[in-house]
Amino acid sequence: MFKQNHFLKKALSIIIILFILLSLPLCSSQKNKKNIVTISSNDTMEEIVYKAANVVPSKRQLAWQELELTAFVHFTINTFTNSEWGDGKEDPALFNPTEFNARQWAKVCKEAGMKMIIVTTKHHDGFCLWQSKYTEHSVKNSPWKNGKGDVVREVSDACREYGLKFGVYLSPWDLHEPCYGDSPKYNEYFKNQLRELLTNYGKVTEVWFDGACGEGANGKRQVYDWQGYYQVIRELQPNAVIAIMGHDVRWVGTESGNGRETEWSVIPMEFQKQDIIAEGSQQKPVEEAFVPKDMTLKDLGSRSKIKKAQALAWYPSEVDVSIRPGWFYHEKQDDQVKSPEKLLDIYFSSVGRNSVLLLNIPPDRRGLIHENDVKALQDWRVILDSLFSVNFITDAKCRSSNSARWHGIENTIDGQKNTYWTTEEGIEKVSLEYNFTVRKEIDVVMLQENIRIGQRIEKFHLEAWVFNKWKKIAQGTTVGYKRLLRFPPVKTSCIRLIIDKSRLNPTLTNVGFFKQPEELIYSITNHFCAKEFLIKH
Ligand code: FUL
Repeated sequence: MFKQNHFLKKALSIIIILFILLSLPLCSSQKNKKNIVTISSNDTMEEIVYKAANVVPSKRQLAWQELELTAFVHFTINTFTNSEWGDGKEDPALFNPTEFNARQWAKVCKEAGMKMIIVTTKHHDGFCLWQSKYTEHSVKNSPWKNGKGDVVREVSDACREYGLKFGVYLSPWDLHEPCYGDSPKYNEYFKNQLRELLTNYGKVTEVWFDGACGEGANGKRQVYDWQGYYQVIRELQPNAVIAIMGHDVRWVGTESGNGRETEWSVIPMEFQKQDIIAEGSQQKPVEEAFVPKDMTLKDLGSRSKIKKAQALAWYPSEVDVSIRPGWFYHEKQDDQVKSPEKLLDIYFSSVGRNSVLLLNIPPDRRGLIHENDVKALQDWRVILDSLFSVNFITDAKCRSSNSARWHGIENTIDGQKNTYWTTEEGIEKVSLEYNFTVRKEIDVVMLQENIRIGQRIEKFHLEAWVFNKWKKIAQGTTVGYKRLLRFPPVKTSCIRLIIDKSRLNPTLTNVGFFKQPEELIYSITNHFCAKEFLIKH
């Protein structure tokens, strides 16, 4: 008995010591991590870079980033009036889908690999897709389901059934609501609607506030109570990210489907006006004291930008784009649905450029996703599956010019998101080598930083061992959560990744090498040549 107890105690102490030892590097790497940091005018460039390299996503931002693929669904009275923007005067009787089926939306999205559906609960025309207590301008007064229908209910239920997350788009600009422009009154109206959406439909993962407002010079002037809106969300759905007109998720800056080649998630913020007046009052939580700068610029987070910043925040990019030319369904666009190859291009320039893709799929007047859109999504999925099904790295032998203790290069090939490779402190330029037992043909690389530590890599390139010498095959700047690069196919027995520049020690959690399906290469290359980067300079 004594012997058994003694053995148990010994085993327990060994386990405790091992646990402490294993968590040490994690604890030390977590110190100094913040979601937003202020920069003082005395900070040296070195100090600013140190701060930038230690800005990390919040828990909700991290969970959102890992979704990668999300769906937008624009569906409302506009679907029936064949317009993109209504005027708020539409008769609710016009809303009458004949075969409405939110389960079909969820099924199509699920099969395409989407992880969430965000539905337009109220677009700029003010028509509400749910039974709001606060207005008559809603499905309540539509013939659909005898005025008893609730699109939000059906979509949220279908999302749950298909294991998808659910999000709501709610337009602050409202062309119908008479109190719009009477700021306090409308703010109360808007918050009441938010409360309905955030309490009656289960878990909400994203709240999407559109920044659009077309009131013009003589239009109504509404002062939005953003902080009040945010409070309602944080109170009712603390894990939901607030997108676009909010602090968690930023608009990439175009609606073209193109993210930036250099896409930093750590970007400068500036004081809000009232905070300047109050000389940086300490009353507000720090995240509310700062607002983002212009999100459409080509460069948001380079060293020259962070050098002049007042604060730096984790503010990741979302690429919203429609599968058709319009956001809403128009019959005349049935033959303009983006091809699977174009969707693949978009995948590479959104998910592959450190962004989450929010792909809009607008249902038609039946209340169904049109057959042409379904087909394009299915074919896109087939391509993605065949492209990413075999990662040539899994059986590679690897070595790196430097690794920190507990963080060897083998962590980049284990497919785990919680293990990662990094270097010892002070080592920022480094090479990682992957040797294959037999030569492989490769034309896609995937890199993922461990963003729990921060976003650090600033410049890298890739070389392949071809005809007894190293040949440069690709290069890039930022990596972030995920970076995908395509290049002409190369047959090689060894690839090395050289990190040329980093903010402190770089990290990588996963690396992958893939080969595109043969039949794709020609058209993809064509798209690549034709594509223009549309972000404003
Ligand atoms: C814009 C809106 O004006 C469009 O109608 C659409 O909803 C798009 C996603 O955002 O600002």
